[in-house]
Amino acid sequence: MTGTPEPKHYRALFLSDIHLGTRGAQADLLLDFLRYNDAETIYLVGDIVDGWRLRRSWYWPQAHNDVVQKLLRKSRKGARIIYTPGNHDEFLRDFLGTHFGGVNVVADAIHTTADGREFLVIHGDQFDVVVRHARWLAFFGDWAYVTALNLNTGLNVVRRKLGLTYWSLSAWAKLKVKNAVNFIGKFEETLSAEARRREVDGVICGHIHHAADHSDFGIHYINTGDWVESCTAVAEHHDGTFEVIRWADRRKLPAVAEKIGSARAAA
Ligand SMILES: [Mn+2]
Repeated sequence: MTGTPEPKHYRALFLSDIHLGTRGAQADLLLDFLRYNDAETIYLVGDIVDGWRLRRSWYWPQAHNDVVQKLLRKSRKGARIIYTPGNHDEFLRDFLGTHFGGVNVVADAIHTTADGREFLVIHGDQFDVVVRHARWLAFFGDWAYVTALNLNTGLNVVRRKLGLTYWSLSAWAKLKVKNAVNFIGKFEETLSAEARRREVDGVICGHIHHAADHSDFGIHYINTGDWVESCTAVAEHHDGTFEVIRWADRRKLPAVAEKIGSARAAA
C-alpha cells in the first residue's frame, strides 16, 4: 500500500459481505480502510462473519480478529454500530434485538439521511425466493409475495435447525452463468420494489457482492458490494449524499478483479 491517505469522517458507513472466517476475506485491506475511515454510525449489512464456512473448518487468522477488535474499538469511542445479519451469519438472527459490545443486532433498519430521506437497510437474502420467482409472484400479487417471503424465512430456519446449509439463490444462479447480469438486475429490481412497499426513499443492501448506487428502478438503490473481491464500502457524507468507495482503487493497489461468476459463488 502506498502513501498515507487523508483520514475521513463520514455521517455513516455501510459495510457488508466481509466473510471473516474464509480465506477469501480481504481482512488486511479492510483494516487499512478502517484505519483511515470513521463514522458516527456504522452499519454492518450482513455476511460479516461466515458461520457456515467456520462450522465446516475453523479458519480465524489474527487479521480477522483485528477487524472485529477495530470495529469494537470504534464502538467504544462512540460510534453507533448496527448489525443486520445475512445468510452466512444468520446464527445471529437468534439474537435480534440484543446487543453485544455496543453492537445492535436487528433484522433490518431504517436509516435517515442528513437531509431527511429514509433508507431500508437489509442484507437482501430474504428476497432470494422472490428474485427467483418474480414473474409468477407478480402474477399472483401481494398475498403470494408475502407468503413467499415467509416461506423463504421459515424454510431456512428449519434447514438451520437440521444443520443443513443455507439454500442460496446465488448458488442456484451460479449454474446459469449466462444469466448473471440478468440476475443482478432482478435482485436490484426486487429490493427496489421492497423499498417502495415499505414507503421509504430507497434501500441499502448487500448479498450479491456487486456495489451500486443508482435509481434505475425508480427508487434509490444502493449496494455495499463486498470485501472478498471488490473491497467496497458505502459512505454517507455529512450533507446526506452517498458515495461508493472502492478502497483498492483509492489505495492504488492492482485492481482486484470483479468477476461476476465467482462473486456470486460467495454471496
Ligand atoms: Mn449473503
